[in-house]
Amino acid sequence: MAAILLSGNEAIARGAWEAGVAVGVAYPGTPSTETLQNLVLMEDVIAEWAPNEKVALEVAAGVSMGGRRALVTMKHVGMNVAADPLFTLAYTGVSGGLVVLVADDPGMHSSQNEQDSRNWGPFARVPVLEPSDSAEALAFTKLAFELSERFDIPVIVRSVTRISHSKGLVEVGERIEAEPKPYEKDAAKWVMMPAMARKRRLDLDERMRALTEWAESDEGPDTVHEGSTELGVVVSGVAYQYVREALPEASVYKVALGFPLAAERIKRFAASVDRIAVVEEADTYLAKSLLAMGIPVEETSLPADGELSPGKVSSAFGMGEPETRAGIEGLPPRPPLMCPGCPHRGAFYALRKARATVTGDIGCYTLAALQPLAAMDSCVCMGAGIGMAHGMALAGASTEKKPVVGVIGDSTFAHSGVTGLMHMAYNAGVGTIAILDNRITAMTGHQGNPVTGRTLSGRQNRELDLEALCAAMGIEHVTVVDPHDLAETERVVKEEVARDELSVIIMRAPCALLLKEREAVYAVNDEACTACGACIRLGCPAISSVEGGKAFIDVTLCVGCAQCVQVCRFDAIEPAGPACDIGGV
Ligand SMILES: Cc1ncc(C[n+]2csc(CCOP(=O)(O)OP(=O)(O)O)c2C)c(N)n1
Repeated sequence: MAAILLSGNEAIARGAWEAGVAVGVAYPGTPSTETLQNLVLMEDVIAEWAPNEKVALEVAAGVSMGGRRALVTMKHVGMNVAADPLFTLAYTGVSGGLVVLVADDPGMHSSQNEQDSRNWGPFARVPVLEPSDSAEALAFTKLAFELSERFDIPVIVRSVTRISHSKGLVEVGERIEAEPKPYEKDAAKWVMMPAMARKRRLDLDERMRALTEWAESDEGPDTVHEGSTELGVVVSGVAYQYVREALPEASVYKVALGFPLAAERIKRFAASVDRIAVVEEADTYLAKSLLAMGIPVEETSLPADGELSPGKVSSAFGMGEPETRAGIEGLPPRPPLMCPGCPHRGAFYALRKARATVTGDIGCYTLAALQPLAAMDSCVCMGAGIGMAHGMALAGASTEKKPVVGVIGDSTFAHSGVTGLMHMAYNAGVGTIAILDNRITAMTGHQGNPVTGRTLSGRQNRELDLEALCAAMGIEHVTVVDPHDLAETERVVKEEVARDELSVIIMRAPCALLLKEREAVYAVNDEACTACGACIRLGCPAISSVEGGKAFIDVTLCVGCAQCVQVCRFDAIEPAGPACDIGGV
């Protein structure tokens, strides 16, 4: 056995591998993404990107039904997409162990909302294990596979950003080859039509009862750190770290199994201390559960949203001040921006010119909502840009002077945009949809997707032919344009939004980070620059405004996309140097 430094995600991948997992499948999403990116590097495992989380879970369900162990990973909102199979898989149960990693993002570092995935436990009646560090991330993933097979149930491993992305020492072990279980036809277990489902519903309660009994026994995974009897704190996951640091004297009950809770053990702990409190972030899942058990949980002034920290915990218990942001106060704000040379910039330049109301979606292009482009009007969830464009048109909000355009990236289109577009085509919707095909899932770190055809194991498979797909839906007006060509993109957008029909514009140009060479770099000719600000309004990080409002191009950032050259009416932007290798990824 050796101890190595692993992030929570690396440890989960390792734990799955040690447990003999046969297949890992996922759709990327921060903070879960690296789990599968690590698993694919390991031997004797098949790892695949799915177009979305629902498909990922269904593939894993098939692996399980086929008798092998499967891991599915996703970010918290991914579970909303995968919830449909999840709820019924609790009824069917498993054959090979089925484990779902759900990584939450309290504080929304890179998410559109804050969800507490512990709630899926009681909602779907699925056990939830919660590691509090990398070592537990590995151990609980292995345990999850055991529990899944022993209690015939999919098991959720719930992580959060701080567990998934911080590193800790982990004892790693060998892989245990899980014996494949031969598939046997069993309609009462696998065909969830009402008559069978009613029986499995009762069976599920029985399985949950057996699991609870196990959790209450000495084998149960919850642990107690014995400290002073004055204060007892109940925690789960990362909150354990904050509490041990902020309240070193307190006794701490660490919930490892977030559902079903070992209520009797928790009650015994509560009875052993004078005061009992709960520390948890983003939701009051444990506090509500303990109150329902009749435990007199103290109220604290812990924030109801966002991430906790040792400082927030100690100040809530009257032991000091919360951390200040002194280190960063006074520094200029640095809002996120699209990269220099990003093709999305050209797309939004043209959409703004067309005075379009843009129902947007999630990807790097969501940054177009910020100044100076300020060219996106909504962002709700993956795929929503298309349905909302149709809905706005139904509401009469799309006019000739202010047309509504739905905008979506290639990965997001494959994830859940296809069905929205099908809805528009089927219902004779009128409007324009722009698919920003930058040949990659850029936002989550350059994963392949069905549109690019590049798989998780690096194979180049079939590319989804967007033009043919639109044609198959009967959409007659499908135009492909290079968004770096601003005049042409502007012309196509104006033409398409004027139609009284459904049209699709595929704006296709590779992500700037895929470029291996830059065409040329550009510089501003001071004499010719009139400080009109047109190039600044593109929001390119390579261009800044210097003395007198004149533009300046940082040649170390410029990748030569030449969008600024096209918006300068005074020919003040000129080639400044030859092409060179920029070492794209
Ligand atoms: C249901 C769900 N799954 C995953 C994510 C994480 N996520 C946000 S955007 C995105 C993909 C963006 O790729 P693409 O649409 O191609 O746009 P790009 O970033 O390349 O511009 C992903 C995976 C999410 N927000 N919601």
